Amino acid sequence: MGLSDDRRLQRALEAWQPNVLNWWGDIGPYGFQQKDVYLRTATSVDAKGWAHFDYVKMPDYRWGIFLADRNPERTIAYGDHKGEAAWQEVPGEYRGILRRLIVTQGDTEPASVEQQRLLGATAPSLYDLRNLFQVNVEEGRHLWAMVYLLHAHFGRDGREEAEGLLERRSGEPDKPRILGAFNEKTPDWLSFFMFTFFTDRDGKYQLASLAESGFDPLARTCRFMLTEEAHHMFVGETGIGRVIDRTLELMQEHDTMYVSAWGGISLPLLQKYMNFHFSVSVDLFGSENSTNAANYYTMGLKGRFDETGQEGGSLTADDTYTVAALAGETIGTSEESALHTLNERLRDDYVADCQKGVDRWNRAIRKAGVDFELKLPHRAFHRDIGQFATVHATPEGKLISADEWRAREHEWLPTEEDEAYVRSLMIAVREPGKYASWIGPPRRGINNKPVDFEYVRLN
Ligand code: BYC
Ligand code: FE
Ligand code: FE
Repeated sequence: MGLSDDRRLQRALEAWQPNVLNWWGDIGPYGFQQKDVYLRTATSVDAKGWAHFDYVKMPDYRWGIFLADRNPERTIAYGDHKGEAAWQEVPGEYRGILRRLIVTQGDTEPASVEQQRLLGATAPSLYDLRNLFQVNVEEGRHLWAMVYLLHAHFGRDGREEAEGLLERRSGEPDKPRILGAFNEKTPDWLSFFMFTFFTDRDGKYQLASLAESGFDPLARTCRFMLTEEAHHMFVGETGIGRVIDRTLELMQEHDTMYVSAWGGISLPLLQKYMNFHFSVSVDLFGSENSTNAANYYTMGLKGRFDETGQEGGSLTADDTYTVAALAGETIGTSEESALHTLNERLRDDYVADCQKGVDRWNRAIRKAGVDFELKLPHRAFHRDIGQFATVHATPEGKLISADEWRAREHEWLPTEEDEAYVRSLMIAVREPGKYASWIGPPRRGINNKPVDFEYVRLN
């Protein structure tokens, strides 16, 4: 980019900044905007600069735009352009499709902030309140990162798309967010922990695939976003882990599976929340069989998870991949074109990663001597996208009729009463080192601070 282009870009981004601040004020975290929050701010991409901790008021958080360092030798690792130098500018023939990928990615970031808007009011501790705001400011930064790419590389239509990112609203019927899960509600902290465990993890897998993009500025941006994503998933995994700790404690104290009389979240209730959040999150990977996915790959725009590290080199049109498939009354498998089943392959990688977290929760349950196992539901359960959207299946993956589904759905997904109960637990706790009835303390604090540190200064 030349200097004059640079100045034009700078002016465009400066003109855009008030829009994002207005959006943040209108629909970002409710309350606490003038409070000091102990936040991590990235000041550069190197090991020293990316984790600077201090008290910051959220509107003053630095939404810097960071691209991982450029490797001038980088070549495209797969597809029709394999071996060519990575693109520093958008290839004309892929402009529309690349813009759409960036817009879809960018749309999820403000959506999640909107979904989490009201959670501050009912945080189970100051530690959790701080983690919520850390996630929120970083999703705001991810929005900036995508807007930067749109402004810097897509001219006028990029600027219009950037405005669209602030015009759509999570859950609004006439201007919804693009992807399904981002129009669901995150009305309570159990949902928030499930969201950061399951839905932010889709972020990890999609960002990792885009980090393999032949369009180098996108690849470098996503590479850096992944470092932040790790913390979001940590919030989810440890959040649910702490709910389990507390539940096990109540179970032992009162010798019962059903801990709601003592303000706890029973393991079967937790399982229902898992079923819901897993199923809406696996939808985010798209259809099992997708021409879009094949095109993204052959065009060199989106790779597999860890594409560059894959043994056996890149995929060709002759490669095949085994996917779950409907076969009459049952679910079998089918051998399909590897390029067309890239969504399903990424979903497989994702499911395996989710399972690791679930295994860790189950270890804690076993260690407490409790005979209960949390299970990821079958991928055919409660789907809205892909082949399984046309059928009904139990969490075990047995196909059932629409009538049976209606009769038994309440066994598997949170009911209104379940949600009302969880809502009734959402009482804010704001004394450092104290926690709500339904969640245990964290094992350790943030940045080596004690767990009872004043993570948000409320006065
Ligand atoms: N909801 O060919 P198909 C994150 C549409 S999360 C609604 O199967 P494709 C984060 C699809 O758009 C990561 N619509 O899909 C997490 C297509 O529409 P058209 C977000 C859906 O294109 C937490 C049609 O159905 N990043 O960062 O192969 C907090 C046919 O679809 C859905 C990305 O997603 C759905 N669930 O794959 C904050 C990466 N699924 O063409 C942030 C960029 C599919 O008929 N996006 N459709 O109008 C992509 O790579 C792809 O767009 C998708 C879909 C993987 C999402
Ligand atoms: Fe994000
Ligand atoms: Fe995230």
